[in-house]
Amino acid sequence: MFKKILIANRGEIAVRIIRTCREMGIKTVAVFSNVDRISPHVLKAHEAYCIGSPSSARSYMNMGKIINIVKKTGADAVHPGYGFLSENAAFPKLISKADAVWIGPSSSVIATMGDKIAARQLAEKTGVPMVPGTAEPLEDLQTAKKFAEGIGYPILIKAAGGGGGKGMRIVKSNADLGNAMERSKSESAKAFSDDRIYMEKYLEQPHHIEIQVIADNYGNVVSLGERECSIQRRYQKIIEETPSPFINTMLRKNLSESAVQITRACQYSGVGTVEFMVDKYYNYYFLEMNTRLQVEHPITEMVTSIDLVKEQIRVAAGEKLSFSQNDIRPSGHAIECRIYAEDGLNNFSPSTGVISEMTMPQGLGVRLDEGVRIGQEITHYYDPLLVKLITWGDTRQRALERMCRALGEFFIAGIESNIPICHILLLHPAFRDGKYNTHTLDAIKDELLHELTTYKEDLILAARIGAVKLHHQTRTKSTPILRTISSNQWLAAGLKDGVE
Ligand code: MV4
Repeated sequence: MFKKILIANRGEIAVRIIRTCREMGIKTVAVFSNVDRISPHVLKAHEAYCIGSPSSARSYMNMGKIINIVKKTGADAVHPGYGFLSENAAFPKLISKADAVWIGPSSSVIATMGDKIAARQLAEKTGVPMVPGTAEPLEDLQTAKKFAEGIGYPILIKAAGGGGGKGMRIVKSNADLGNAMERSKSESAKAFSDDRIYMEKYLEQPHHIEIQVIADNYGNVVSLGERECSIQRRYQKIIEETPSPFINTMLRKNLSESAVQITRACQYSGVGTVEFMVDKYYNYYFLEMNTRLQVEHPITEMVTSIDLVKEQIRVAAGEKLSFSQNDIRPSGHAIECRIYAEDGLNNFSPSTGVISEMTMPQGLGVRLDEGVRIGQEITHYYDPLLVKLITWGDTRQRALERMCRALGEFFIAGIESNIPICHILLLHPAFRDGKYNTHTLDAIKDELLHELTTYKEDLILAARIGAVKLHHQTRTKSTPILRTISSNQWLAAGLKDGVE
């Protein structure tokens, strides 16, 4: 087993990885940029090294600097987390040159699955259901028109180098095709240095459901079940849950089997995620495969009791999976809320500032994967994800009640967060009843924002039911800006009510 792992990441995922390393008796090396000196991942690791300026390109994305720290510390493995270098096919090669092990799938698997056209070709061979579309990059307008007419409008133009919605264009008729292709091509060239585009039938209001898989280097592949990820805004997921309230046992089995087929077909190693779209008729289609540990992996851990980071490390060290498909018996229900530093009342723009106060929820069934601490400055340099709040319950209802309770306990001062929005969203009938798809959040956005403007610190109610900081933010008629109040003010108000 490895003796020392370098974590090429920051924030909550670096902390998450360090925690498992501690449990496995593996030493950890953190790297950090100038603005992350007092970040939790720096404080929790055995060793930590500054790798430069705040911008990602100069720090967490700088392969040369990270490799230097690998050599200097003698780390025998590197965990990339998600984002940054986690899906860069060049990085694993540099790591093995430095005599260390990459904790993830091979460079060639990363390259194949990162190329969405190549991934489509690979998936097609396995016979897994695919959205009707083109198998080759689109070249001229004439051929593209023929394809589009064959598939039937509306169609979607996508970037081969893409994922995450960049370079995507919905096209409703022949008249708009040329323009859409040109714009998608130039956007893709800029974003991915790859101007190849392809075409798919556009599915209306799909569900986004993904399957967590894990594979070792001995041909063992196991599905750990699905995650429903349809609550998202601008391709940014906000709430995920497992099991999906939408699918049935039959579809679940089919999705899992398809995911395992794709995982086998590319000779995958480690943890990965196969994404599908599911339409309202329960038809499902392969979308893409993510070759990394995902943000939302904890909900799978909560229902399977499997530590995905531990298994990832074991597989990278050449060990066999310690379980087979028949051992997987998911239990209960888990929900994750991604707590972002963003201001719902200001078009969800990132909120920056110093975290002056923070009380994090705990208690039965609550898990908190945190990446920030009191006194830390939240800057615009990185992803605004602060913390992941995960709750488990024996039923969906119980997990949901716990999430509302936990969000009510959660208090952050100094920056705005989406805690109130998450709370309002969970109580909306669409979420409460499990009747939502990828378009639902956009559809109910104005309703939620209206609720947010009237979402008052219900101090009286909070004091009466004995809850601590039930709601923490207030908006009054005279101050149109969401005002964060300190816990002392809250306490004073609560006590006053108590003696009335
Ligand atoms: C689609 C689609 C409908 N039809 N492809 C968005 C991100 C990218 N990875 C794929 N995406 C989509 N591809 C076809 N043929 C709708 C989406 C989509 C979506 C997918 C997953 C999660 C959320 C989404 C939100 C809007 C659109």
